[in-house]
Amino acid sequence: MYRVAISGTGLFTPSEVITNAELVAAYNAYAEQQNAANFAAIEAGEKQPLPMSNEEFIVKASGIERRYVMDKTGVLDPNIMRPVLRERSDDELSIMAEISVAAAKEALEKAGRTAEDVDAVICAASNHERAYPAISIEVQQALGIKGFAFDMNVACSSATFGIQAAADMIRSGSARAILMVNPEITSGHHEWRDRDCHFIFGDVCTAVLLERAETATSSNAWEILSTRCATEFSNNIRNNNGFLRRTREGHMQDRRDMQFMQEGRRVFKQVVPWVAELMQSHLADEGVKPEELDRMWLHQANKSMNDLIGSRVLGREPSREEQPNVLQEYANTSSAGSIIAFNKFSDDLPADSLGVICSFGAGYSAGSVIVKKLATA
Ligand code: CO8
Repeated sequence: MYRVAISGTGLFTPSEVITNAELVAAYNAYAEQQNAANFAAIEAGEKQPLPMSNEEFIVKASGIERRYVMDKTGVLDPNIMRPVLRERSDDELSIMAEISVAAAKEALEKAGRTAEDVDAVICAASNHERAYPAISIEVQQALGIKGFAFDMNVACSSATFGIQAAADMIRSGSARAILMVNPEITSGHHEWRDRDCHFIFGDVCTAVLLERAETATSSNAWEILSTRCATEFSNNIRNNNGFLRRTREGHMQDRRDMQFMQEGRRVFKQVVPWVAELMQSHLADEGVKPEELDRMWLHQANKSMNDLIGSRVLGREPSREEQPNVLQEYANTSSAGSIIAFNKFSDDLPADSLGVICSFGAGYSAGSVIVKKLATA
């Protein structure tokens, strides 16, 4: 059995930013437009008017201040309210593969590795541009990696589940090094016309290079001490779109459930204790005391959720250094969130530092990865 390390991470950040002010202005213009169009039905009590959104609520309820997206023009146009992306020909690199390649190059460079060192690619994300051929195989070809590749989806926990899958393969010897990418174009399956959730998501892509700890030479390499994944069925976060859509009556209708839907408050209440318990039991089983942790890189969905989970695990409120948040800038980027935090806030820690990467989301699904910084210099 080999020991496994994360030896490099990469981050692709889209160039377009939507502030809360821009988002609220666009949504409110849309809501006013809809209310004017439905004036008679609203007056007759047959329809409810769409309520207005506001910036103060968004920051207070979530901690989110802005988000990056692949296209802001379509999202902010009250007549469109979704990103508008050019359709690519079958011979062009797909958009998910393109952003994956950008993030992957940074991860490889940081790890001091090239395509020849890598034996597999995993594309782990909460939605995929197409069913086949796999995005990961496209990335594999674009980077010139031999071996094999596959796509997987565990919603917001795709990255931590991907880390466990890759770590297990490296541990057993079926691959020397594995590149995992998390292209999250959440703007494509988000519902920008729903006041209750229109502020939640943003686009990004992260990449993680995993290899044998024995071969890791990067100055910011972290040994994976243990991984733990958990799932428990819940309908509270759901998207009913899928390949059987065209088999159903009225499949072309603009149905709300074809985009992201959630019972946000229930998710909050149920997921906080579940994830805190998962982290606590994982740490206890591995003989790691919470006070020994130097950092926790949590899923980035909601600041209060993270504060609560961190407080339960540590038994006190974690400082910003101990538990860095990136959601104020990136919003919820699904599976990429904890990896963005790790990418931005891990290289300052000294050798032997201990940390946990933890994700949680639809499914429900949650993943916990205990890591220790290697002394590679
Ligand atoms: N502006 C003003 N008021 C608002 C707004 C708004 N934008 N939205 C809601 N309100 C109002 C509500 O109507 C309600 O009013 P009232 O009290 O009069 O009924 C009041 O504000 C409070 O509303 P909520 O109860 O909904 O507000 P919360 O305090 O619960 O906050 C949150 C809402 C922020 C959504 C919170 O519940 C939350 O963060 N929950 C957890 C969400 C979460 O973590 N979800 C995980 C989803 S991510 C995932 O799993 C990945 C899925 C795959 C990716 C999908 C990509 C698209």
